[in-house]
Amino acid sequence: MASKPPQLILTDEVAGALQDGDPVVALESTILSHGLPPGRNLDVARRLERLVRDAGAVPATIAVLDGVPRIGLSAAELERVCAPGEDLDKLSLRDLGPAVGLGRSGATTVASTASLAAAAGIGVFATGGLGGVHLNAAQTWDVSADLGVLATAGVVVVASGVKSVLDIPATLEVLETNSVPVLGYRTDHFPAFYRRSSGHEVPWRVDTPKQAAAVIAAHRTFAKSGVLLTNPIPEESEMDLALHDRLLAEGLELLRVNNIHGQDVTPALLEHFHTASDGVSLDANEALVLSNAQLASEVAVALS
Ligand code: PSU
Ligand code: MN
Repeated sequence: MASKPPQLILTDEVAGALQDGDPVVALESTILSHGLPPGRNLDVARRLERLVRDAGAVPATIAVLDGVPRIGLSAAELERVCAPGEDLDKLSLRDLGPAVGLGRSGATTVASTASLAAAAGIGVFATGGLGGVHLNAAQTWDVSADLGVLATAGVVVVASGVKSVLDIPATLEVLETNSVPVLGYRTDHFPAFYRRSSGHEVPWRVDTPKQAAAVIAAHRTFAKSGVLLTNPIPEESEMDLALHDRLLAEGLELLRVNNIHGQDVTPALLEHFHTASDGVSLDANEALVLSNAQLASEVAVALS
């Protein structure tokens, strides 16, 4: 049976920009609904969109509302995604069919945002951290769908690497297997979200948005896979190493004691970081997402 293309609703602004070949930057909604607390999330969501506009691109925050995948949100829709009472589902790519088929609402992860962005014709996407291979993946098989989507959706994902709770060498191996170029922006090291360096090297480094755009354009002539452009958290916002290591150890213990698995792992860990660090991790999270949106906008402008 022939399958119809997904019914995406684009805002007029996003549709117009794509039509004219103007730069568009996709933004994810799971970091808003499941990664940041209510109140703070809406503030960050609005600042992200403003920052992308100021940098000369059009923001397209992506979510599924009442069974409709939306590429770009109205002010009211953005509020809905950030509202505490809405209790949106966390939708990875496997969840898009069920959510659309059943008329549900949810926030999209890197995997589903990148897929929807690609389907809409958007080539650049900014987020906080990418999902990856979990430390005990050999037992749990917990490997984020984000990696599989980067393998197939030709989207540039700008992220501050992956969280240090993941198995970073294994994550880099999976990206290599899937022919996803990993670029360090003004760094030789793969970033670890709250920390500027994971201690592991990136295979390639770029120092300007123009260089990044040249690499991306060339990659697209060779492969259908995406590109991971890693951008370390701004120096002034990097989390103190001792604090980071303590929160991480506590968070992992919390997961074990409460028997938390699967898609609940990332939100539970982030929640622990936020409550136990007295807001330090929130400031860090916000700073890195804004910085990634800025870089993504500059790259989108350079590509257009
Ligand atoms: N990493 C973060 N913050 C986040 C996420 C990842 O530092 O909010 C979210 C993103 O939406 C990412 C998802 O796509 O978690 C990965 O979840 P999982 O590991 O269950 O695939
Ligand atoms: Mn997982």
